[in-house]
Amino acid sequence: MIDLHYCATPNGMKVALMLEETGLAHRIIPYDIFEGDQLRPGFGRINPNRKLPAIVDHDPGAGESPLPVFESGAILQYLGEKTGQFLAPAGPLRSRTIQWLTWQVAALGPMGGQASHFLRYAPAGQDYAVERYTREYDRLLAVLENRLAESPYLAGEEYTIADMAVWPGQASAFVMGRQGSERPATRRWYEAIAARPAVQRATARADLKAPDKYLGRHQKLSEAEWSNMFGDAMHAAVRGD
Ligand SMILES: N[C@@H](CCC(=O)N[C@@H](CS)C(=O)NCC(=O)O)C(=O)O
Repeated sequence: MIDLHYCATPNGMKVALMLEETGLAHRIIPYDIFEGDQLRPGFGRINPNRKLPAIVDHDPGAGESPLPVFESGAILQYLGEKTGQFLAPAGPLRSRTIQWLTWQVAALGPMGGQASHFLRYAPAGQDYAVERYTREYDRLLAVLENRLAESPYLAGEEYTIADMAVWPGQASAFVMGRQGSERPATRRWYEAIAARPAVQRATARADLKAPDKYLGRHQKLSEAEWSNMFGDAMHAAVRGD
């Protein structure tokens, strides 16, 4: 049994897709990050970085204690190795999978996250930051488009954990609206993955759906919500106060 500590954002959906594809037995443990569920006592032992997603594998191998795994890329790699699915055991396909997975978690994800932060959460007047992160994010979307124009999937002919890492973030109108119809290869890839039965099952699940408050174009957070995600409450939890 795997516990998926889950918040309904693209990072959470990456892991939900993998669990649905592989059929691994799991249960969802929901977190509302606006309410500060990630600051709960004990969660720091599952994810010392106090972000979602994280998993606990209760059957990591004979004689092993339950294994917590944090960071969405590391979780996908762990589940790929556990099941032997969507991650080749060695060789060029595995290397390309890890390259594109790392690109998502180190570049596309963080730059998209910062663009989203300055567009949606920051007070007005942050022109330099908005320009810096949205331009870099658009550049990365062009890298994605170039790759998908030459290859059906990110690592090559096969759907892998690299595609699972990138796909959920491409679903939002915010992202698809950027360079919109100028990204035909991304759209072709997006729709091919959306048609997979496991993806249809995951995106239809009520327990995985994002509440409206996570989807707004401009967010006005309360002081407590700000503190839980970006401010004193989060910093205090990491310091162990
Ligand atoms: N690099 C991390 C990013 C995780 C992350 O930032 N998660 C967000 C939700 S998508 C979160 O937990 N935010 C809560 C907070 O910032 O307090 C990963 O890929 O797992």
